Amino acid sequence: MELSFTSLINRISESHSILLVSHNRPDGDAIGSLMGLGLLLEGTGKTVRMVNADAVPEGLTFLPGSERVEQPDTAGSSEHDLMISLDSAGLDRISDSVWGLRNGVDLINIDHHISNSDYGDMNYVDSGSPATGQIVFQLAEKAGWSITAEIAGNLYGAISTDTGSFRYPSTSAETYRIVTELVRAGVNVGEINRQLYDSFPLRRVEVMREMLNGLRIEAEGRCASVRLPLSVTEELGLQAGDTEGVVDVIRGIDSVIIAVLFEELPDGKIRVSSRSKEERYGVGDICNVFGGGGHTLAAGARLPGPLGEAEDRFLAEVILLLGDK
Ligand SMILES: [Mn+2]
Repeated sequence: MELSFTSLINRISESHSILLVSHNRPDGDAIGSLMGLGLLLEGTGKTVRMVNADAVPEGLTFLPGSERVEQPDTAGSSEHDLMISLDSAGLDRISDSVWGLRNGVDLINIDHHISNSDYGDMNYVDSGSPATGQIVFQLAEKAGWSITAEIAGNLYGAISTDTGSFRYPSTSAETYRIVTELVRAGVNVGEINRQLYDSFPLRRVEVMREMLNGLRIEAEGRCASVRLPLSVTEELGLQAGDTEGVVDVIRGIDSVIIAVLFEELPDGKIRVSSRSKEERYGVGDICNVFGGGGHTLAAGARLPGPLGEAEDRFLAEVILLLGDK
């Protein structure tokens, strides 16, 4: 059932203690919307726990309240009477160890992925929204919850990262209106953008150097891809988020429409992250072919290894698409 904000607010107001979760390997939107909503609900007097299977990535620990995000093994037992998942398209985007905390309570699913499977008891999925953080802001505004500078910082981080710093086409007038409100609520734009974009570890440039050495150009320059073998991940001691940015660099090549990153994982599977510049060459459908999903212009999938075979299989679909239209 598609919910209105009003029914969502009514359901939340009936609960006292709320467990909030977001997807594994969290990005800025997963962390910012989790903490933004968590702090908002706390401000209304709810008892709140914020849980993610993985630790907050190093580059996002500056977000106010990030120390509040717990991992399920330390989360212990909860007395919550409601669970809310954020920015998570399907049940499989959240670890079983996190679902294990649910204890049979109702689940509200708040997300902006078009591939969302409506797995909650209540689902608020707005695939036109550029970030879950934007939906959280609209919810807070409708409910009249007060937005502190700390909350504003988290929501700004969520929206800024998922819109590529307000560059992707999903960035709307509503997005800029919301950001105006967030700045009014106390976000220091210079400071937060420096923390978000100009404070990364050297490893991120080292891995970029490695990956750009393996740059592969296909489809007459319209597809660019890079690969990350597990050996490089181990050698450089990479952490979550370190490879972010590489896809943006190759996506920025003038002739490129689709950019792809292939990452070999410890379990031998290959994680594929893909980006497109044009709606008619959407990567969401390609990722669906391989059991993944996401948005039209940004989507992901996991393929069986080895790395070279996964690259060939995925790129064959990309080349087919680019040749088609
Ligand atoms: Mn998101």
